[in-house]
Amino acid sequence: MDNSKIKRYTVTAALPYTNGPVHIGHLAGVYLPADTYVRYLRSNKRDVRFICGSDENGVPITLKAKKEGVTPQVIVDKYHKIIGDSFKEFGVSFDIYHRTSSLMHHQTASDFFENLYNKGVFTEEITEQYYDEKAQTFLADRYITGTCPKCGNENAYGDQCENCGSTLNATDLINPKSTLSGEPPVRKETKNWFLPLDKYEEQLRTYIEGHKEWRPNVYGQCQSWLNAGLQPRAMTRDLDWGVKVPVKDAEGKVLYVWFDAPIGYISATKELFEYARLDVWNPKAEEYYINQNTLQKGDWEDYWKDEDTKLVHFIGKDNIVFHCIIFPAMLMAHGGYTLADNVPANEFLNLEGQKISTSKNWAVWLNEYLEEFKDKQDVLRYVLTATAPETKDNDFTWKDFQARNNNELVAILGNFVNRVVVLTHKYFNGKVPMLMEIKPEDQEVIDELAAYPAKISASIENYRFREALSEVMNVARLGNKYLADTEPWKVIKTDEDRVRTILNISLQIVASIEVLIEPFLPFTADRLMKMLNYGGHLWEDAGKMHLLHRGHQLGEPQLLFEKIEDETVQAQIDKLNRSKAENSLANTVAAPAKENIQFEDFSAMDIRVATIVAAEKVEKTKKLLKLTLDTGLDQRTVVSGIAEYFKPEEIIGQQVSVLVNLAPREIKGILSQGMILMSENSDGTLTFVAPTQNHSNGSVIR
Ligand code: B3M
Ligand code: ZN
Repeated sequence: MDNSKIKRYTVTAALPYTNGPVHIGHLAGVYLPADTYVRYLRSNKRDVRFICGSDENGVPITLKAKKEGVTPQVIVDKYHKIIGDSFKEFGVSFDIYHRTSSLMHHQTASDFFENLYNKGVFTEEITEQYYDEKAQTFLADRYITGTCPKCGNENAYGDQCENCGSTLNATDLINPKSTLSGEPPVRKETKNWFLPLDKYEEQLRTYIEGHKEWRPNVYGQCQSWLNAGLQPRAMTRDLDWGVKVPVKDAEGKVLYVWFDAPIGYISATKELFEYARLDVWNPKAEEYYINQNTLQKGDWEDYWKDEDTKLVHFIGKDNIVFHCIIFPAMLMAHGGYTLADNVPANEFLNLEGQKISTSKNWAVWLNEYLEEFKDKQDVLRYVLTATAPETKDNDFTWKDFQARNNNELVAILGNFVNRVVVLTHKYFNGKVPMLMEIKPEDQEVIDELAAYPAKISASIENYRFREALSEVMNVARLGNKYLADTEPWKVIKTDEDRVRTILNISLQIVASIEVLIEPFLPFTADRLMKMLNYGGHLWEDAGKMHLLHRGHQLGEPQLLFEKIEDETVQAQIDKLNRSKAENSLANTVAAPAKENIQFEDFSAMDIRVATIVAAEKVEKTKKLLKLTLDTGLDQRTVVSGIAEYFKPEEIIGQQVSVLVNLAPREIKGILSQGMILMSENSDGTLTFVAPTQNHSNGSVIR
């Protein structure tokens, strides 16, 4: 979108499911980049609304309630508060953090559905859906798991496979199982309303192809969706929790959560302006975390229906199809709405080399971090932005957290600011000294400083937050280098005027840092403001030399960051390891024994020691390796499903046990002659079964 045309911004951050607290993966993927972007826009005096809220409908909520033996309402009340409080304390500056259980949302979503219904957009279809006879209920989305038809993941959900990211229909799953009873479900007829996505395919293609500037991961996913051909998708569910379907003959049915949730952005915006309009305090202010500092009157429609509004959705990569295909199709079907100008979706953040998992408690929870690291919001904000998974999955480790704090925040930023403020107090009673003669080496620094704001702006406006933050740190590096080159602590003995100039310039750099760092580290910016006794936060001032005037009295110096000790991070690593141990203990239910067999059945199996002599990945598969084995009898090929656990080059020379008289079988066009024995640990990891000492190939295992 042409920048000069933009009148206002609507920035949304994905509505978190209210079935647990938020963790660092959510922060790095969605909420920090969104908050940084919005703070930057505000400091540029742009008109922006920052919208979020709790996603309180859908199966993730009802499942959690079932598990805990309470009503869904209890779950959403509990987590709405935990999530809302921790966002606030972490400095995520939403204008509103709304709820999809609110009346405003139910009405807005219901009206939206009715509008489409009255236009005849939906097709009404009676289809067979899965039904759990024991629990006497239809099974939608996450109530059902099974094997993904696309990638073979055995724990795919009825709506989505988290392994390959495919969006699924429950009936696509192989070996479906009810998550309520564990039983295979039966099929039963039911009526639902479908959005014919196929009819919007051309319009969607035009929309998406008009946005080649989107991140390659987002653009690419959209393209592959469109190329695969869109199918009608049910927008209603047989469920008793959510927004009731507002038409006749729809008892016991609610809107599909991915129909109502994005409308949640719209209802939150309406609620915000409704609150602003009334101009009197009411309890909604607290329940919806309405930001009193940014509150302004206005018309919600301007933020959703005007072409000059730039709409940006911040989401994680598993939400791309819903924001780039389904929601735009809904908006097209409705008419009158503007579509997103960008959808900067991030990849995933891993933790200590493993996928973050709520159910396995492999996560760093924001609410716990805030309790354990008081006043250290910005350390986490810094680390998560500096390692943000913008173009590929990335890893968070506690060691890296410590190193970045100690070597970057303390040693570069904190150190520079501290030296400048302390020296000014020492030599000039904390009053900004006058700029005297400017030497060429000073001018160089002044010019370099002046170039930074535009560079950082360009990175932020192109959603490259990592790069932007590292440029802000370069400003502090510039300051450190300037001090090291000019050595005011030495020069003071001979030339006080020279020190006046050096410290004046250094203080202007500190003031610029205050402005430039605010979108990323707002708590640090506030501390800097106090230390400099400076009003700050306007982007247009950054990089200039007049931010602090001669004679201006600074506040007291204080340390911006403190060193983080080994014990502190070790305690966090121990905590993770404990939760891993507890989790694997909880999961160590050995599989039940199989039925007895006869000795003859066993001795019919010819199992031999063999050595892997060659290994390569089978093309176009994720799981398969093609192995060449020396069995002592011959050299043969075995195809084995272990590619996710072992790299081909690592297993060459490994001894294994192989069933050599298994009838040969063709797998992906390769003749596999035998099967390698593996031991599968309770956590799903695999290891080879082999003699504990090297035996010659062909040795018999019995
Ligand atoms: N609650 C999914 C998620 O947390 C979902 C986002 C809704 S955004 C409209 O992954
Ligand atoms: Zn899959």
